[in-house]
Amino acid sequence: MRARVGVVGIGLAWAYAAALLPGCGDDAMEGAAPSGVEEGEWLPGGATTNTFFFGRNAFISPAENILPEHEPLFFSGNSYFNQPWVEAPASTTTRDGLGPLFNARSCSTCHAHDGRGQPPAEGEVATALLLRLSIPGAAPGEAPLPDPVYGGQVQPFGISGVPAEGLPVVEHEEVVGSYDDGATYTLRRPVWRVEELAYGPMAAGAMLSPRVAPQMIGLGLLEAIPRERLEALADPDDADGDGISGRLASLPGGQLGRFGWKGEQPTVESQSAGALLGDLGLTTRLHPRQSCMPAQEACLEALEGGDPEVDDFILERIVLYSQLLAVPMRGSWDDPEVLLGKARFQAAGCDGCHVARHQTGEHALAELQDQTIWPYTDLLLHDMGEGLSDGRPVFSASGTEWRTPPLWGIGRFQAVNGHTRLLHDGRADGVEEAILWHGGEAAASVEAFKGLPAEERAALVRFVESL
Ligand code: HEC
Ligand code: HEC
Ligand SMILES: [Ca+2]
Ligand SMILES: [Ca+2]
Ligand SMILES: [Ca+2]
Repeated sequence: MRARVGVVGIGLAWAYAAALLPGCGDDAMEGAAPSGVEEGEWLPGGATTNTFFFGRNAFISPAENILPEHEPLFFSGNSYFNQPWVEAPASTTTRDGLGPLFNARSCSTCHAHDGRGQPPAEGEVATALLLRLSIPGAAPGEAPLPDPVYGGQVQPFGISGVPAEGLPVVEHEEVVGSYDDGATYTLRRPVWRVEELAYGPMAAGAMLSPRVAPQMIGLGLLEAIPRERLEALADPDDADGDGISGRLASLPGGQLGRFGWKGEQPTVESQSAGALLGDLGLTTRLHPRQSCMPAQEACLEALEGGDPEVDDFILERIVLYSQLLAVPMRGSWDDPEVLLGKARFQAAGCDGCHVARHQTGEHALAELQDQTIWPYTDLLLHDMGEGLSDGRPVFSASGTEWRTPPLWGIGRFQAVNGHTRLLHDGRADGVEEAILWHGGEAAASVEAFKGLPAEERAALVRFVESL
């Protein structure tokens, strides 16, 4: 990848893009853009948009406007993101310190090809899905209370001599429903539990929240959406009476949550340092202590791989990499069926939460500033109803509340990751099932969708897949 970007260069990539833009193709010869196309919407990440890598590599590209001085940091970050970490002590001190308890050996185990994780089938071991854990009540700042024995996350692996915490197991229940035209559908609701608990039972009332790894694209741009914009979109008491009451994901210290399925993390750095500790067992300046709980003696006694194990040099590169992964250009935006789907998406009120366009503001990385972006999210928390609830509150989010996920790149998971599983726990297979799981504040939207004729439902789905 390094060689390819270096050789081809950014100028060529842009020339390639320009050849595809409306205005340069056949439509332009006729002199009119198809109705419903908005200026620039084919470049969802503005000037950062990846117009060059598609198929399986659709998510691996750096921002196309990456500054030359950031390129080496990006590629170095890429290697730390992909490299497997090993137990300490090891001959190589820059990649030891894995565990003692962990979920995976590398970031890319879960975020494969920088894409979307897949939940396990019944009887399979979860690799790209993790279970967050807490007990009833809340610590100061509404922080979740960890289980006294297993902490805030179930780690199904341990280094040698350290027992893994347990084995997440899933079963499914069928949920049936029908469209207004009489066609029926069947959805599958996953029910999670943990078996082979190595340190005794969990506390009474322990709550599990299954989460799959989201795609890594466009995260720096989401960080660069001005706070005031999100405050303006929030409507906690539904003052405008549209049934949608997005709330800011408030965190202790007045920070705003933007990342994670419930908006638990304010920045790419905080999320990445959290993943280093919770998922890989690696300490950083932000989390200098291993995640062992008091009863986990072998964990507490295990050797460490440095103090901290991941220094600021490495952390900075992992964070810059995660901030600059580009959103790919849309494949079709002026197709008549896609445009019909876009109109139905708007009419159904999907954009009440999946807000199409934002303008980025300040960011430490100049590439990410002042871009018009099309992520299709408001980054706010919404009550999505009992059907999607995990029953586990965290900070200001209740069990039924989830952060609106961005929809950009969503049609490319099949090519990138070989599956089409969606939603926080991957329960939906494809966009249509994801819509059918919506409830709560999105109930009217789902009803509007169910009321559409089959070909218009298909057009709406195709539009979402074109993002
Ligand atoms: C065990 C699987 C797993 C591993 C390993 C993992 N992640 Fe994640 N990642 C997730 C899950 C699950 C989420 C969603 C978290 C949540 O909802 O709380 C996530 C979310 C993120 C996000 C926020 C994305 C968004 O749209 O909100 C970033 C950034 C991220 N991970 C970076 C990393 C980095 C960097 C590493 C390696 C240090 C890493 N992850 C390792 C599973 C993983
Ligand atoms: C009230 C806000 C709201 C409305 C209205 C809404 N959504 Fe969503 N949408 C969400 C939230 C929140 C999630 C995440 C839910 C979860 O993972 O459990 C989501 C998830 C999705 C997903 C899966 C995304 C992913 O990355 O896995 C798709 C696709 C989607 N919505 C499409 C639509 C469409 C199409 C409509 C209109 C018919 C719509 N949504 C209406 C809030 C909304
Ligand atoms: Ca460690
Ligand atoms: Ca744990
Ligand atoms: Ca409202």
